[in-house]
Amino acid sequence: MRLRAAGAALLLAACNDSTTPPGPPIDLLKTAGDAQSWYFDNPLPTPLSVMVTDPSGDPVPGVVVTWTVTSGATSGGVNPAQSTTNASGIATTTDSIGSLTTHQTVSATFTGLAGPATFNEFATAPPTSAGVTVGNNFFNPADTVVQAAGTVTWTWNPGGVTHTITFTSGPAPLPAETVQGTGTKDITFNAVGTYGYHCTIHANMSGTVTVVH
Ligand SMILES: [Cu+2]
Repeated sequence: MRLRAAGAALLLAACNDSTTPPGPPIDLLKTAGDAQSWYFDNPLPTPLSVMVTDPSGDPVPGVVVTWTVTSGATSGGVNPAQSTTNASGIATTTDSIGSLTTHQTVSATFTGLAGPATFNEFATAPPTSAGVTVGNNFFNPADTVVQAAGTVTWTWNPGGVTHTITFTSGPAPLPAETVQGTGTKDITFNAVGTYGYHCTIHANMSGTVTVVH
């Protein structure tokens, strides 16, 4: 009696086994990175990512996915050109768009797939300068992008309310703190990366500067 119960439990465990081998890869779905707008010759912020599935829609690991720039390939491109799906059936690559290519298409496929997936990506020239309004109590825009060696100008709203531009993160050395209540402040950024800053006087008054190539 006891033995039979143990046998039944074992059989149940086998039926619930989630490690059943997947079927053959049959489909490929975009999971991240489509339709981004960024800047020439800078890696898109989100890697391109696909999931390979079997006929029941379960992910298939170990499938080699080939990434190809199919239009707009003057420079830049995908890296790596091939990647293998992980345990979750996901394969990724990074992509950048070369100068003067405003619209790039990238296909993702694997051997035997009937219809590749297509990613559409967009780029423009990075701004060489940018402006931020210092309001009461906000930075507008809160998130700013500028090309390396470019200058960001913060302009205080009339009214004489003191605010600070205090950098808390980003490539070292961080710019010195600014404390003023009127006029403008220019800061030139040379190192590529994202800087975080805030006003130490007013909670929730914060912003970022992203410096691109
Ligand atoms: Cu403030």
